Amino acid sequence: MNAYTIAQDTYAALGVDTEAALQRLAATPISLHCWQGDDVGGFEKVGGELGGGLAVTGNYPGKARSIVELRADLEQAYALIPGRHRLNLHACYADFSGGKVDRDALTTTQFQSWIDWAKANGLGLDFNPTYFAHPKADDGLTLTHQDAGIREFWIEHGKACRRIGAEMGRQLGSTTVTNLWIPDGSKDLPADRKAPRARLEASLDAVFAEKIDPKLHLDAVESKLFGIGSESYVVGSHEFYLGYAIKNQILCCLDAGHFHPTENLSDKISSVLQFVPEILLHVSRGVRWDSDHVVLLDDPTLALMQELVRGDFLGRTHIGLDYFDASINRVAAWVIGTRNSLKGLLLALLEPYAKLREFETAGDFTSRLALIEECKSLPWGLVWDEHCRRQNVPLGAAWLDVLKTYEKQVLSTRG
Ligand code: RNT
Ligand code: ZN
Repeated sequence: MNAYTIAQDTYAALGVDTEAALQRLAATPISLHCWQGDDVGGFEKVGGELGGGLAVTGNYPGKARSIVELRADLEQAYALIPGRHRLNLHACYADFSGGKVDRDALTTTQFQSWIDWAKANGLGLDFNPTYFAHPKADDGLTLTHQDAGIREFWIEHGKACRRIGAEMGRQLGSTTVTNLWIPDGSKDLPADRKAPRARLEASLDAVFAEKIDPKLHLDAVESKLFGIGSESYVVGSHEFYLGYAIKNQILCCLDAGHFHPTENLSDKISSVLQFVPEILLHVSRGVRWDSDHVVLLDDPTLALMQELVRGDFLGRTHIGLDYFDASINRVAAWVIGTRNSLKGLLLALLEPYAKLREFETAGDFTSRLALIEECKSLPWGLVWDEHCRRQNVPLGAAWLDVLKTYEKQVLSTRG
């Protein structure tokens, strides 16, 4: 008997079909965030600060300096992650080899090389307008700016990105989720909390006015509790976007770092999905605050994945990652965070949920707790290894050797 068969039998005794779990795991894509590869820099070269309250710390050598390098790094990462996944692009990663345009004038032209690359690599694409790192976002206000001209510029950017997203979805035959996040807020106590929110709703209505086939493209809006420079007030709060998404039946994007540290995304899913059609996740790890650390196989990540499986929400959830760590090998950061997300999902898929629910319905909370804890020492690692074997990626920590070689041969040659 091989190791996987032993695990299969162990789980079968609990009523869990490991083959079904592996199938579901293989069919669930994770959208890797392009911005882990170059510290949210992008290749526009508009100069100046990252801004928007985003902060990437660390100076590990080997950061991607061009689209070509970023794609090479991504290809290396995907080769070490089991399954078929997606790429989540930001508008500031536009390809300007055919000429530069400002953000309000972006079209598919600047993203065609990404689409071609995605097609060649069997990846779906997701997209984000970039409302930071731009002279017109220098005072930290975009869609809520008092100046109608600045609002108009950013509305045009949002519209342009939705069209590009739809074209990505069409060319790749895979729905693109375009997620809108803005940094707008205020460092100190605002006198007027109302007017910026009214402006935000009006701006969003303008951005989303054009109807787009949901098979090609879906819209998501991402809330935040606070940011650096918006400690006292964030216009796009959770209540704001939850209301907006429900009213307009678009997607809520839930970022694991965007709530009070004692709150967990896992408890939000079943409430939000009661009222919006689908959600987008930014799987992340906040350490004391929205610090965007690399995702671990920790309790919050596991609880999040369990919730998706227990509630049968996977079909209505788009899983993306959002963190940026420049203090370790950036390609490894992708691999570690994605593999951990997938491990969490596998653990959730292997849970004897029917049994847990039975205990719960019968009021036997003792057995419920006992079984939840016993599951932690079941041989799920053998099932994970089987997944890696079937998906042709290195087993265990062997991926690290491949990455060390890549670091030596490629990353270390970058100045
Ligand atoms: C910022 C949001 C947002 C960004 C990316 C780069 O707090 O989490 O998702 O991280 O758009
Ligand atoms: Zn996010």
